[in-house]
Amino acid sequence: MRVFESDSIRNICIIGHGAAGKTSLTSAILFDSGAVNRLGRVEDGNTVTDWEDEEIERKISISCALAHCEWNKKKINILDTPGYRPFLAETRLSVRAADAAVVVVDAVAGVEVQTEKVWEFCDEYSLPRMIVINKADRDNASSERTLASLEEEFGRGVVPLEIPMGMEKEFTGVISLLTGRAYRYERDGSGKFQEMDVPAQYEDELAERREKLIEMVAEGSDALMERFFAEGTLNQAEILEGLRIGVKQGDIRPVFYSSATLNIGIPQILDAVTELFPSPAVVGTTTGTDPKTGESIERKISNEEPYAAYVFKTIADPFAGRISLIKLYSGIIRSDTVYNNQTKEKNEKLGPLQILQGKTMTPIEEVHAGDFFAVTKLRETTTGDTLCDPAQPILFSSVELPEPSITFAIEPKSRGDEDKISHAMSRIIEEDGAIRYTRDPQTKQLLLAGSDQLHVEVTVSKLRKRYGVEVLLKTPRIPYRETIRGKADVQGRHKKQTGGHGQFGDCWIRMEPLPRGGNFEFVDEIFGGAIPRNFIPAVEKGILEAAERGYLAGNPVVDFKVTLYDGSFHPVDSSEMAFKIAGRIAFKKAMEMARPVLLEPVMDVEIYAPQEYAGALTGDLSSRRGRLQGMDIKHDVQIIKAQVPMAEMVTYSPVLTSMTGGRGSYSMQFSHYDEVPAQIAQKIIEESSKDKKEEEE
Ligand SMILES: Nc1nc2c(ncn2[C@@H]2O[C@H](COP(=O)(O)OP(=O)(O)OP(=O)(O)O)[C@@H](O)[C@H]2O)c(=O)[nH]1
Ligand SMILES: [Mg+2]
Repeated sequence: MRVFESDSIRNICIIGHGAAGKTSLTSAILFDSGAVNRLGRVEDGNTVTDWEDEEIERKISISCALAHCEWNKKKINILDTPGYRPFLAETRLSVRAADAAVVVVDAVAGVEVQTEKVWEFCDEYSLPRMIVINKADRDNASSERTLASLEEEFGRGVVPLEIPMGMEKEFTGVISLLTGRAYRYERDGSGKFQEMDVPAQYEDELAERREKLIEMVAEGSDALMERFFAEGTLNQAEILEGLRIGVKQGDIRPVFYSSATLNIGIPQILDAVTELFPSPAVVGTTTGTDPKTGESIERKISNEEPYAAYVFKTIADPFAGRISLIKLYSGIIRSDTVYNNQTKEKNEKLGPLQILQGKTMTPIEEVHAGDFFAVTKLRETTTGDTLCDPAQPILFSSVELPEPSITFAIEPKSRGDEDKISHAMSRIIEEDGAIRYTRDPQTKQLLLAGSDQLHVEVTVSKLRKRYGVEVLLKTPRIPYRETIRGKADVQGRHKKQTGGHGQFGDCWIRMEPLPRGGNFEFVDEIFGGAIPRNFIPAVEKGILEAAERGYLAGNPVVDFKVTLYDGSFHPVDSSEMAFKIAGRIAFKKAMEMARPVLLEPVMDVEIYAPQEYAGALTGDLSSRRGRLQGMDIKHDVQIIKAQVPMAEMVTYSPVLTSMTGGRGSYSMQFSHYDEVPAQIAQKIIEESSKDKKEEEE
């Protein structure tokens, strides 16, 4: 494997809405550049970058994959990313690691919801971008419509550098505004093309567009502007220079056309990637923080600097073990050498360095600044860590992943598999930081949370296939809570005379509600030793323990205040235990009087579906006690925002699927606790006392 220098590397991520053709485009790139010798197809499950079982089975990308090829003597590192919403955390990780992005847009659908989302990710890191209008061969593909949607969404920087020759069934190639030449392709997937003069019917359009392009490019720098005014035009080298500047600054987003599956238009895109996108050397520097002072520091992307690398992704391979994907910002890293993990403050021996082509690893002796590599079996290092020279430490910022929005309970199919599950889950979470695995302290259930039902299902599938544990997905028990609406003033008295030593504790408490989220407050107003000081915490403890067990239906009681203001004691018979019991008795009596109520979790829900379902969906939401918060339409997708009790959402997924023919999706997040309406509360309380009886029997 050759070692590349930072001026002959391009690090790109391929991003876009689900099914825009990112994996197919990657596949065509690898084939046309000679990195692989067949054109892999998503349908056939043989692409380089959709290599995981789950991806092959579902024919979608689930995690980001790293591949590479050589073009114009440059090494292009390619991150193929998922486009479906549940897996966008992976896309974020890739955008963080790349130096530039190829944004793939479907020529029929134009800009879609996730196109916008990934565009925002790029904004966060100021990534240079180009746009590929893919699927130009599809029925109803339209260059004008797609361009219009791109311009509307992303502004006037959207500049086509090509004219497509025909669209839909007629799409046979592209005319380049840069070279002024036409490239006509075979439609057999071979990628063979003929370079030719521009057909007469395109000449006027080409001249007009090229002129506009030159004007726009001239705006890139004062020097170019002067040349343009002096000469009335720019030469080829100047146009390229202006484009490079514009692309790097984000003023220009060049647009290209392709059919990934027919393998049309790819070489022109690769030329643009190597000619217009900045190499790591051109990017020049990266920023991190000094771990000692917290101050921001710049590091030059150069072999001469001390080594500093960032782990942007981890793959949990059941056979190869942990595979860490790393970007080297500065210095040189060699196989089998010990490096310092600054994040964990530990040393790590890296073992053999690898170059990844999807799942295939090829060893390489050393890697130079600006390049990507992988290593296996690191013990301490996980995603987001920085490796660097301890003499010149730097910490790179990692990516904050969104909190999960959907939670399921899981139950092992065979008893005793719990340990196996938690071992497997910790592996899975290493590679997918957007998954959470916990045990609910209140309901005792094992909870698996992710961004979406599909995300959770994929995880369950990984558990089965990779680690051989079968679990059942269940709707989680609702973590109800209890509180009070009124006040109470009561005595809790515990007195027991048993043979010798008796037990005596006596307290007077006032109980009153706190605002939602106020949890618990204990005020001690004992003066003059009505209760000895050392027994007061016991009263509080007794109350808290009883509150934890609940009063109405076995749920923790929250948001109340207790004031302990009087009591009495016995010099011999009083003890901590006796006062704890007195506290418990006082709590129960107070609850009886203070109008207890049930609280339920209410979720912020966002539903996405084609517009025609809006009426049916809002109707359904109100039957679920939902409160509509807002409606929005984006790229023909209806977005409905509502607050709905969690209990009403546990059965939502299959209902949404059947109501929208599988075209709807949703996400939700905990919002707050709210009172359960009396009738419904009654049922929950009855159920719970039934459960309790059964348990006792
Ligand atoms: N007609 C046509 N179909 C295409 C083209 N590119 C991709 N497809 C098809 O579109 C579907 C999705 O393609 P993928 O390459 O998996 O799309 P993706 O953007 O990687 O999808 P995700 O990674 O899951 O978001 C597959 O059925 C492809 O065969 C194209 O240029 N023309
Ligand atoms: Mg894909």
